[in-house]
Amino acid sequence: MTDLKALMTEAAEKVEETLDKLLPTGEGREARVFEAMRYSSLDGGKRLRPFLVLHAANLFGVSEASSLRAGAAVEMIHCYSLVHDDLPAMDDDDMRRGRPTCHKKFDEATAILAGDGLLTMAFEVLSHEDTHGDPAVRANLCLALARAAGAHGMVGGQMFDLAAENEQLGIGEITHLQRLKTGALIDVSCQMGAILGRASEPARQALHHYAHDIGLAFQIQDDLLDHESTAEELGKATQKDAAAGKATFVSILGLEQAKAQAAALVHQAIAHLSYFDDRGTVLANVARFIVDRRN
Ligand code: GRG
Repeated sequence: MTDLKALMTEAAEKVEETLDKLLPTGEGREARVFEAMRYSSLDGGKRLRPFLVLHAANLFGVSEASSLRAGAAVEMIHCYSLVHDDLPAMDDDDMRRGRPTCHKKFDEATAILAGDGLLTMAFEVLSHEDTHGDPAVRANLCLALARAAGAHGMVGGQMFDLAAENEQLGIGEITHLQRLKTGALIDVSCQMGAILGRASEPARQALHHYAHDIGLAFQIQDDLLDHESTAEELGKATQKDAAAGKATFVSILGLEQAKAQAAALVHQAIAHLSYFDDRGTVLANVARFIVDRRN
């Protein structure tokens, strides 16, 4: 696991560098949105999704230059979702990644525009020839990310979540919601590595099953951390769902069963990697990290 920590730190530095180069800078009246986009995506976060892109791509010998650009694109989508999720019209949060949320630091209109800027820039990056020489690969990356981030993926999950605010969801519905809201982006991170590497169908399926399991384990751990940690430890407000009477994996399953379920999913995720033999070790360690993480 110390190996994984070192790998994640190294990858996060490269992702930071890539984002820094890609994100806009400049003067003039539009500079405020550049600043807000940079504020919301630089210098923070675990960079889990780009790490998955990089190490899924590594299975197929993809160049780091390509996978870093794809990783930066998925991180832009993730950061946009956090900026919009924090807005008063959604979760209304003041703190994110240990500092004021984008609309607190700037203002609501700027935060909406910063999210829009990050969302659209992700597709600009993927469709640029520096990401991959083959236009069909670039088109497939755009298609996969659009599907995962859109109304049948993350946006749909967020809508489901908002629409069910005053309902007591059961385990099946919570699982469906989280597969869309959090799972879709985790899945597409792995799939983008496979697309860049023109992976075979069985390899893609193995990654898809792996991603499905770590996506759910990630969300269960998120609920566990929300229940057990402080706002200082997580860098954001905690226990908002419980205060609002919203169902979570922890409220439905209870602490012990939620932990057991997360552990079982990690075990199952690792089993799906057997397709890749020893080459799957890093991704197996990521699965373990997901339930061991403290933030
Ligand atoms: C507003 C379209 C729209 C979507 C929002 C993903 C999402 C949908 C909202 C995020 C709200 C949230 C906190 C969900 C819980 C799971 C999650 C995505 C946590 C944050 O991801 P981490 O832990 O964050 O990878 P870092 O900061 O490490 O990048």
